[in-house]
Amino acid sequence: MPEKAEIARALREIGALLELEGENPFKVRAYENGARALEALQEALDPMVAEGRLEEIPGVGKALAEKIAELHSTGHLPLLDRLRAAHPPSVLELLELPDFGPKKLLALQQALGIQSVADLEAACVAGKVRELPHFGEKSEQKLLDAIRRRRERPHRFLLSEATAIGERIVAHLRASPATLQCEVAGSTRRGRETVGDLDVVAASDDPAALSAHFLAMAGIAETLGHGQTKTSVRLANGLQVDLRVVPPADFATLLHHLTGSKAHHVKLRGLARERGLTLSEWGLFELPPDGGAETDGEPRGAKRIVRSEAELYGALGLASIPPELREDEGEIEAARDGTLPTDLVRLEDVRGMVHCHTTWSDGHATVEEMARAAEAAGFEYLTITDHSGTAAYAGGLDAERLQRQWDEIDGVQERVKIRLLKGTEADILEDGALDWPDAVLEKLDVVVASVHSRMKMPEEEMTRRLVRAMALPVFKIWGHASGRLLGEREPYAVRIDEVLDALAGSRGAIEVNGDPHRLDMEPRSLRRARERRIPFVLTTDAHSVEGLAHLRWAVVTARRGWVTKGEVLNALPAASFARAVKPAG
Ligand code: DGT
Ligand code: CA
Ligand code: CA
Ligand code: ZN
Repeated sequence: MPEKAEIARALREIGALLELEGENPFKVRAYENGARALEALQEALDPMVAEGRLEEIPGVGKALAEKIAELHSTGHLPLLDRLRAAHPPSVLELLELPDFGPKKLLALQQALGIQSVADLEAACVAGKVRELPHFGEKSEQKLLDAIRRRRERPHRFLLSEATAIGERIVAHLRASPATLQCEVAGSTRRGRETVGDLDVVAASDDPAALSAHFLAMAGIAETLGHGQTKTSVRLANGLQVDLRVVPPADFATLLHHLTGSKAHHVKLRGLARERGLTLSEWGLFELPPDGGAETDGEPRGAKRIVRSEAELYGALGLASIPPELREDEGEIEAARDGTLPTDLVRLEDVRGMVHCHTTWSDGHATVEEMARAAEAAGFEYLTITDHSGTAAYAGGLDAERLQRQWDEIDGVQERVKIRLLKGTEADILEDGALDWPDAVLEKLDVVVASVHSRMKMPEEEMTRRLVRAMALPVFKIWGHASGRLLGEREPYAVRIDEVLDALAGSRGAIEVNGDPHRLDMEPRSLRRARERRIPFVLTTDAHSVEGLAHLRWAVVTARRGWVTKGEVLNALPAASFARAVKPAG
């Protein structure tokens, strides 16, 4: 069953395509509003649909409620099918360009017959777009830049998107009696921040039935290949999914093979050879006496029974290596030498929600809503860290509003069990000062300090800015350290080792931000921080109740950086956490 986010996307698509057809603006807006309402919806959709309560959602009327219910239960909607049939996918691609909506598209379609990104590019190059009313030379150039930028980056999906789809596919497959086992593999299973295609592995004694069940899933736009054991499809959103089906006895080795990474496997294969074994997608085999020349097909030697990935590593003389570490970055050597961390942080280790925004700045939920949601999710403490004043674009607080927020937090604290900590996300200003007077910072329980402005300053200046900030006694947690936005903004230029040295010297911590667009600080830098014994805080950067679920991505990212439970400050009980992060005067 499609998730809220997928249904919201479908509603947006309907709105955009209806607008293209000249449908009345109120109707168009209703779809857009419905999409937004669904995204903000805190309640699960299942019971609302089952109990016929969709119309309780603000902005959702009877007609829209019926469409949401139908999408939810069938994954289809005749209206959407009709719109998609009437407008080729190339038109939808056009609508995905930045600052490019149905109005512009309609004008271009009418004047120049544009139906695809390629058409638009040709028209821009020929200078035809600038001659149209409301366009001009500047917007023509902008369109051209956007098209070229899009082409340069191969489209990869965010880990959170790929995982949500992967989990839906696995649930769909498990519903078939032909499926004995089923898991997501590939880069998604390794927790890579972006995913090229989705790999799914299943065990079955009836692969034909399983594949047929897979192809009957909602949301498949195109079948790219279909054989006995391999099926590839493209979903409506463009994601390619590769499904492999094997007999149960081969499941563990195939899951391992398709999880990767390639570099990890290359090294494992060398280790296997040293032990007289050969490892491939076919499984683990003894080398025959003649050395078993390489073939494309199944090797000739005796096949070893491998029931789990742990057994496979064991057969190679290695401790079991979690998927997130399989990148050939020292994990194989560590597994051989017994130095692999055995207590990598897990979701259930985290006791406190740190770095959360509320309606006091740019969040969508109140202090009380956030507190109740975090409490219901089983957390022991929650830190409220709204933006500081310089972040005016995000509704940053001034001292007077901060005081009023404290009063509200005190009031909520009387009504909830979860411990509330007062904090701020303070801007690190251009000169390395924090965006609050010390007197304010010292009164707070938690300070996350982050760069939000002048991100393009030269490396030298940025390094000095950060080193200066870290020398401040009130500097305790470095927020979204690299500043990257996946697929949109590169990390800023900085001499990271110098900054990490400064942070280690001042006994500060580093945030691992679980916002799926950030996943920041990234794993390689986390490992450099670990070498310096810098502790970590795993956060959500939640701007809504739903954003609290981002913790999962922070945990995956931390694990990819080899971070252990003992290195995570918010795996501590509330009192110890509060002591560890208290801004010192
Ligand atoms: P992606 O899809 O670009 O995000 O990255 P992956 O890692 O999911 O790569 P993908 O989908 O091409 O392949 C999935 C896994 O299958 C990969 O991690 C390791 C394995 N694999 C694929 N091609 C090869 C290959 O040529 N040699 C070896 N040893 N393994 C391969
Ligand atoms: Ca893949
Ligand atoms: Ca693949
Ligand atoms: Zn921030």
